[in-house]
Amino acid sequence: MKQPIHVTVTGAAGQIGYALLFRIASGAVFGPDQPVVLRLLEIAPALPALEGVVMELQDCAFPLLADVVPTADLDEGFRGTNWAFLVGSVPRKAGMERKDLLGINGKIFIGQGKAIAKNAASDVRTLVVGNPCNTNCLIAMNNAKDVPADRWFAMTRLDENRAKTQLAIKAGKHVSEVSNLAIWGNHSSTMYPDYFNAKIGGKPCTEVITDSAWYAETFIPTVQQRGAAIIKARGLSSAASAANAAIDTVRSLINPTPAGDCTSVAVCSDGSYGIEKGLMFSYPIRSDGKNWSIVQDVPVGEFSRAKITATENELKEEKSMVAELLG
Ligand code: NAX
Repeated sequence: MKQPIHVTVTGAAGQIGYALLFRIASGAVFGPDQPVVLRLLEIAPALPALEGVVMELQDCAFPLLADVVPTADLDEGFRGTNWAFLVGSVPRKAGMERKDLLGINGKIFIGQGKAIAKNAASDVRTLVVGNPCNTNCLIAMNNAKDVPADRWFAMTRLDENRAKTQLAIKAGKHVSEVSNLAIWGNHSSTMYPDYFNAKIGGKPCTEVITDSAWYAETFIPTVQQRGAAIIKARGLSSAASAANAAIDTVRSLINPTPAGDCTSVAVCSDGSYGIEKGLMFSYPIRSDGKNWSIVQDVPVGEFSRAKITATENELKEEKSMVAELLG
């Protein structure tokens, strides 16, 4: 049996946590022969609820679950961790400005970034899910300067999965036939699902779905507003699909990307496609199972460029709002 890896999940008593932990413990992320120690970080008031989640994890009798460490202590939460899922954050409340939310959550990610740098394993990788995830990730990364920039990720995979599903429904195909769907930019309503470069059954998407008005009038708004539609229908924000996307993201980073395909995740921009260096920007990426790289030479036409610039501008604005939190 392999040595266990340590996996931290923050906000572990929340809804995404509840949908995520059991799948990590079952082996769905790191594989059927990889034991895991779950380090569950919560705020102190949520520890009693977290205790209930721990009891349920125990009651699953997972063969791969080596240990569970529930805690409200940052050092303990990140001690020796190999993978950190930063899910916990404060939700936006009525009357709260975007800047207020960025400020409140920003402070959480300063502390977590510092605690990762101080306590985590030397190979630590971090996926930020808690919103606004790109900028929260930027803050954590900038407060953990000893951890290389290529180890930080913010989640846009839910947007990718949502976009693929909409294309599949419109084309009357199974979602598994949709590939090369890149999400560019911010995980927000400005993110751009790049249908021009997507493929359905190996053919260019625009040759399969020829209704060009549908893309701008229906597809993009549906993907951008999907989160709001789920809140309206369920009374709660997406949780199982968000947890599933977090699992997909990590699996896509630690396994080779299928030939000719790509996946979407926000990474620290190296200036590719003219995006400001250092922003956490969602790109089409590929992995060889160990290292990832941004796919270069994806055609970007005039329409796509305008959308990419709009989402980049939003991220620049978010960055300027949290400038004093960047260490
Ligand atoms: P919940 O409110 O159910 O859970 C959040 C949990 O985080 C709570 O248990 C809370 O006690 C905990 N928490 C708050 N501050 C913390 C801190 N400083 N340290 C540790 N834990 C802390 O929210 P949930 O539905 O689970 O969503 C979590 C986050 O994911 C939200 O920010 C949400 O906006 C974001 N999402 C991101 C998505 C993405 O695609 N990137 C999609 C789904 C989701 O909207």
